[in-house]
Amino acid sequence: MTRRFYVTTPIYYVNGAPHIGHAYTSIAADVMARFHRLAGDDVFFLTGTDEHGQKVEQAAQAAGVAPKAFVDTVSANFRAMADAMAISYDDFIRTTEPRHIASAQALWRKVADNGAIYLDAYEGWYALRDECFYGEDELVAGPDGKKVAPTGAPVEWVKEPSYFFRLSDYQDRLLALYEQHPEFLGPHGARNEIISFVKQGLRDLSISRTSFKWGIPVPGDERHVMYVWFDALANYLSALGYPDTDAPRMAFWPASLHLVGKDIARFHAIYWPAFLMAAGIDLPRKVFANGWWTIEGQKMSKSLGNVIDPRELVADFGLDAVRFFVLREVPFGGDSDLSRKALMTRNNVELANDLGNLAQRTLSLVARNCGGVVPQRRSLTEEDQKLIGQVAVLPQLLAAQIERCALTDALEDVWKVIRACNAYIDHQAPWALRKTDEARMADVLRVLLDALRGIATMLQPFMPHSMARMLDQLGVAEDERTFAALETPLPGGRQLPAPQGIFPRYVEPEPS
Ligand code: ME8
Repeated sequence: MTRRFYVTTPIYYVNGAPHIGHAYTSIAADVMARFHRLAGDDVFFLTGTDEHGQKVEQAAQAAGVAPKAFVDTVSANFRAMADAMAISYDDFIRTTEPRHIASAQALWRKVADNGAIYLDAYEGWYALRDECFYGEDELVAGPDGKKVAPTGAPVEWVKEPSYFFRLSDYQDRLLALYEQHPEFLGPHGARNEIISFVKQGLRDLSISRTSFKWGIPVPGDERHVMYVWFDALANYLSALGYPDTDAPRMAFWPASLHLVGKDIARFHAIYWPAFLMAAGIDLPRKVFANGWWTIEGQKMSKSLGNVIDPRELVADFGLDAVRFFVLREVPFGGDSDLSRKALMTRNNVELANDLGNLAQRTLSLVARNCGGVVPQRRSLTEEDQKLIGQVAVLPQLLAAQIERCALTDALEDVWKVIRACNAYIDHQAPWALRKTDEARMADVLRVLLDALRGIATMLQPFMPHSMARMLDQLGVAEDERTFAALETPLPGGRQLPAPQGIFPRYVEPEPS
C-alpha cells in the first residue's frame, strides 16, 4: 500500500524580503518531500505565505502601498525564492486567498460551536514582531532596562475587546499528548521547553483583534479580525480543502510533519493541537523545529544590513552547494553560523574533492579504458562485496534518519560510503590494473559505477540538479532513479556520455 506523506513549511510573513533563514526550513522540507517521493510514497508538500496581521499591515503602510498590492508583490517574491531553491512544493497557499479565508472561518465556527471560544476583553502585553501575547512573568529586561519579550522583541500594552480560546482547558490533554507520543515534538530541546512552559500553566488565549482591520473577519462579528496565528495555522487544513471532508486532498490529513523554526514551536506544539482538539480534528503526527542561523557570527537583521538572500549565495556557489551546506554544517535542529568561508570549505572538501573527484576519476577511467561503456557485472571479491553492501543498506539507513528528521546524519551516512569508495579506488588502483589485469580493472570500475549510482540516487533529495547530472553521466535512465530501482543492477554495455565535472572548486575572488 502506498503511504501518504504530508509535509509543510511555515507560511512566511510577507513583511519583508525572503532570506536564507526562510530558505533553510523550505530546503529541509523539500528534502523530506523528495525523499518520500523517491521511496514511492504519495506526497503532498505545502508552503506559502502568511499575509494578514498588524505587522504586515504596518509594513505595507511603511512602503506606502495598499496592503493587498503589497502582499501580492512580496508573496510573489517568496514564491520566486522557493522556485529558485528548487523547492518542489505541490501547492503554495496564500492566506489572502478566498479558499483560505472561508476555511479559517469554518474552523473558527467549529471551535466556537464546540464551546471553546468566548468574548471578553484583553489587557496585557503584545509583541508585534513576534505577533505574540506574553504574560507579565515571561518578560525580561531589555538593553535599556525596558521590559521586552523573551525573544528580545519590544512589547506594547494592549487593551481591547477580544474573543478568547479556552486554552487553559487543554493543559492536561496537551501534556498527555507529549507524554504518550514522544515523537510528536522534536528535537529534544524544543520538546523540553514546551513541556515546561505548558506545565507552568496555560492562560486562555486572545484570538481576535479590533484595533486594526487587516485580517480575516471573525464569523458573526465583523468588528473583530482573527488573531493572525489562528488564521495562519489554519493554512495546513485550508490547502487540503477543509471543511469539505470529501475533498480528495483531505486524505492527506493528519499532516505527517510540520517543519518549523524553533521560534514558532510554541504556536505549533501548543496552540495548533489545542485548536484541533477543540474542533475535534485529528492531530498532526509530528512537529519538528529547526535551529537558528546567524550570519558571520551575528544575528541577521535589516538594521545590521546582513540579511542574506539565498539567491546571492546560489549565484556564487551554485544551488546544490548551498542546499548541501545548510543541511550538512550542523546537526539538523541545532543552531549554526553561516559564513562564506565555511561554505567554501564544505564545497571544496566534500563536494569537489570527496564526491566530485570520485565521480570524475571513475568516469574518466571508464571513458579512457573501457571506451565509455559500462562493464558487465561479474564475480565480486570480498572487498567489492563489502563496498556494494554498504551502498545497498543506504535506502534503509536513510529512511530511518529521515523519519527522525536527522538530515545531517543522513548525509553523514552517505559520506561514510563516499569515503569508503575513495579508499577503495586508491587501494584497487584501477589505473595501474590496466597494464596488469584489464578484466579486474573493468570489475573495479563496475563496482565504483554501481556505488556511485547508489550514492547519487540517495543524494537526489538533497542536491536534485547535480545528482540528475551525475545520474545522466552514469547512464541511469529517468525511470531507474527511485530507491526501489536500485535493487536492479544496470545492464552492462551501456554507452556513457563524455564525463564532465559536476562540482567546481570555489576560489574566493581577490578583493578589488
Ligand atoms: O513566523 N534561522 O513567519 P516568518 C533559521 N508567519 N530559520 C529561520 C531564520 C533563521 N535565522 N529566520 C527565519 C512566521 N527562519 C509565521 C509562521 S506558520 C503557520 C506561520 C525560518 O516569516 C524558520 O522556519 O517569521 C522560522 O520559523 C520561519 O522562518 C519564520 O518565518
